[in-house]
Amino acid sequence: MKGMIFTAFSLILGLSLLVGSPAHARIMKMKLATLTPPHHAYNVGAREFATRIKDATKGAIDIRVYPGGQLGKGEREFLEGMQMGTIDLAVTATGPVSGFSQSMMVLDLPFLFRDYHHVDAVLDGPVGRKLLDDLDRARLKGLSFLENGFRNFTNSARPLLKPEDFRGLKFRTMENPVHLASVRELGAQAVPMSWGEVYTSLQTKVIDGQENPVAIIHSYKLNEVQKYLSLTGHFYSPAPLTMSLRRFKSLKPEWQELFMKIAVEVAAYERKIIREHEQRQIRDLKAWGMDVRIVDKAIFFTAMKPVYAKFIKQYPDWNPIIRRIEDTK
Ligand code: EAX
Repeated sequence: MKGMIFTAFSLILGLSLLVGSPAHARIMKMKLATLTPPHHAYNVGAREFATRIKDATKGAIDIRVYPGGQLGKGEREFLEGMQMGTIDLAVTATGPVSGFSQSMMVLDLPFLFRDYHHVDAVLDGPVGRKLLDDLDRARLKGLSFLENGFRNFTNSARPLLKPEDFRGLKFRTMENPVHLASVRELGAQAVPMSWGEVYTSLQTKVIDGQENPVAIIHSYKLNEVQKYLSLTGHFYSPAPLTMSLRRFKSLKPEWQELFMKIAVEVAAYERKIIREHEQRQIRDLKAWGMDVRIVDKAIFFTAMKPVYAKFIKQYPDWNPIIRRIEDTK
């Protein structure tokens, strides 16, 4: 009799533990897409996000990170995938985002940010939040801004020390009207191209050059197809962590808050990592044979400045946003 009572009791206890545990509850699986190699900061940040979400939900939410373009050959495909519900989350540059929310393109104006402190103050402040919230209209949830970095020009023809050196050269830019117009202000030809096509286009000299942060140039070993690197820092490139709005809204309110909170924490974590590695990566690129030049940024800003008037005329509501960014200390 005692044995039967003990067996019944442990059976009930076992069942209640089983029913109560996340293992029994259906684990929510999510896909997070990036285009960059696994060791690139986007993925270091994305994996950290997945780990913290798993811990905070006691294993109820399992986010798998798919680096290197496994879920699509371009970042625009990731954004469309989140709208269709085939992808849940992604880390992308702002280039293709402009096609989904024009206000985000403000951040792509040349020499808009003074330094990293200014970047953090703007992106983590009300201006950054508003630009992320504008993505709702595109059925995307902007969670936070990870970092791609300040962009620099590379090319295979000659050192680029002043705008005149760009004459007659052809550069790839992201699919972004502000970037295209800015590079054309230098007197160069500019062609929009999805990142997946760039390495081969450089190798076969369809294009002479491109522009990206040091971390991307280093991760993709562009030294193999580009001889010259000019540290222009002409655009700051944020990397929004975005989510399918429908998937975000399917989360219970406390988990929505958790996603927002952890996304902001991981943004700071990823920015720190990408900034810490930059000087070492520049040394590597030099050691790998790249001719790296420091340039006078002011002459490049003067050359590119006309794009401000051009885009403010097209988007008058950018003016107050630009003022607020410039006034942010
Ligand atoms: O987001 O397309 C680009 O140049 C981006 O910097 C790259 O895809 C990383």
